[in-house]
Amino acid sequence: MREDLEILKRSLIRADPDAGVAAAQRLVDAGVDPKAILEEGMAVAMFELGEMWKRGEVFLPEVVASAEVFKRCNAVVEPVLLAQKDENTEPNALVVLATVKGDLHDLGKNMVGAMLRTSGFDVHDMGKDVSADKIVAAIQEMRPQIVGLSALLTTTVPYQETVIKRLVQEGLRDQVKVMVGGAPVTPEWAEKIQADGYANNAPEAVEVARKLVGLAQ
Ligand code: B1M
Repeated sequence: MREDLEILKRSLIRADPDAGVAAAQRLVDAGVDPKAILEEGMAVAMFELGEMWKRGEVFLPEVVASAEVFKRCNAVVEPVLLAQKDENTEPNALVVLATVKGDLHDLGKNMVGAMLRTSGFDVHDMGKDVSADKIVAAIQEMRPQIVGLSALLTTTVPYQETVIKRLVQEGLRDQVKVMVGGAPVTPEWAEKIQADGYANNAPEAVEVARKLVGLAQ
């Protein structure tokens, strides 16, 4: 298993779709927990790639290619994760999920959505680059229990606060819990903008969401 996880990580970093998909398939076939494949394999590889990018060892086109390989590998792993969903599990609460305006990073947000679904949440995923106007409209229309805001750029993290301020202006703030996340987001930031919850990764997002709807972990 370890070897295939390493092959999967290497394939993501090198943007090798065939080797990546084959390793993901072998891991799935061997019965490895899809959450572990995603968190300990695929997410870690993308973080390493980001560090290489920072050091100038890879460039934007290579990162774009790796993101495509991530999606192809995810297409192998995510259905296995979703198949684990127990229809009888609580909480049956709706989460509206979005990557905030100006931000096109959605791989992590998609992972959060998949793990929430597996844990019994209904998820309305608004996609990426989503404005406060659209989020407000979705909350008014769908009345979710939670809105989840993802941001991956230091320049877009402040938009999480913009959304919260809009919710206050629209009189919606006490009707919905706000959960924030994304690599540059910190618990201190979440507290500063008076978000109701912060999660560092997708499994943690599930724990936080359960708490926010009043369920024990
Ligand atoms: Co971008 N990028 N990128 N990028 N990119 C980062 C974020 C960066 C840190 C890379 C670096 O320099 N080391 C850097 C930001 C620096 C900064 O802000 N200070 C950066 C940059 C600069 C840029 C561009 C500006 C580059 C350019 O054009 N010159 C540009 C911006 C475009 C835009 O958004 N407007 C850009 C573009 C891209 C691609 C399109 C090529 C691609 C994204 C493809 C896509 O998402 N469809 C991309 C990628 C892949 C990355 C890195 C390498 C990997 C991100 C990723 O997918 N990780 C990234 C490096 C890094 O993050 N260290 C980088 C895997 C994913 C599973 O993890 O998203 O962190 P993550 O999600 C985690 C947790 O954060 C958490 O759970 C997830 C699962 O564990 N989480 C939540 C996420 N959302 C959550 C929400 C929650 C709770 C938890 O509650 C609601």
